[in-house]
Amino acid sequence: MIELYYWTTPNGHKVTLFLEEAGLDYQLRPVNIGRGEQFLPEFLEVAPNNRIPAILDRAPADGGQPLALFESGAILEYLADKCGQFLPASGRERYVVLQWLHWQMGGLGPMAGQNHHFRHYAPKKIEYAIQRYMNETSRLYGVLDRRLDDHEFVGGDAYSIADMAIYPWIVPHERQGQDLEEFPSLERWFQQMARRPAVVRAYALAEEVNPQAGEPIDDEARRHLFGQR
Ligand SMILES: N[C@@H](CCC(=O)N[C@@H](CS)C(=O)NCC(=O)O)C(=O)O
Repeated sequence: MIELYYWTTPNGHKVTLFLEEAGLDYQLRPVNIGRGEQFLPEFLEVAPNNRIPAILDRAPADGGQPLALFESGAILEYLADKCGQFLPASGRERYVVLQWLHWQMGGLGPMAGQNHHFRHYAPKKIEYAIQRYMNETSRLYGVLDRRLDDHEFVGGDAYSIADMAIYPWIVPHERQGQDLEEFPSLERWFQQMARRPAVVRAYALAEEVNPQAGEPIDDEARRHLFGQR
């Protein structure tokens, strides 16, 4: 049984997309990051970086002690290897999928995250920062669009953990100031992803866990999320 420490954010969705797609048995452990639950000692034992998602696998692949993991990219890679699905076991196809996974982890995620921050949460509107992260998000969308011109999925011909990592960051494209009509191949892939039954289930679950997702955050959440040093 896998315990998933989760909240209803893009990085959290990546792991429910995987678990739903693979049909693995798992238990959700909601961590309400707007209420400071990411600082609870029992969560920090699993995820010392005080960020979701994290997993605790009580029956790990190597048969050893329970395995705690944080960082969504590492979690996806571990789960894929454990199940033998959504990541080629070896060869250049594996590295291509990992390349796009790391592209999301090091590029799209952080840039779109700062884009959200300066457009929606910063107490002052700083035009330079808003433009900087919107432009960088547009550039990354363009890279993805060109990749999808001649590939069905981001990693190539098969659905992979690269698609699972990227999709939740494209869902809020309007909040990032992006128009998918400018990226036709990305839009084709996006619509195809949205119809996958596992994707529908993962987002329905998020709605159950946190019906307030998407609403403006309150002062308490602001303190927990943006008051850290
Ligand atoms: N690189 C990390 C980023 C995780 C991350 O930033 N998680 C956010 C939610 S999307 C979080 O837990 N924030 C809580 C906080 O800022 O204290 C990953 O991909 O797992």
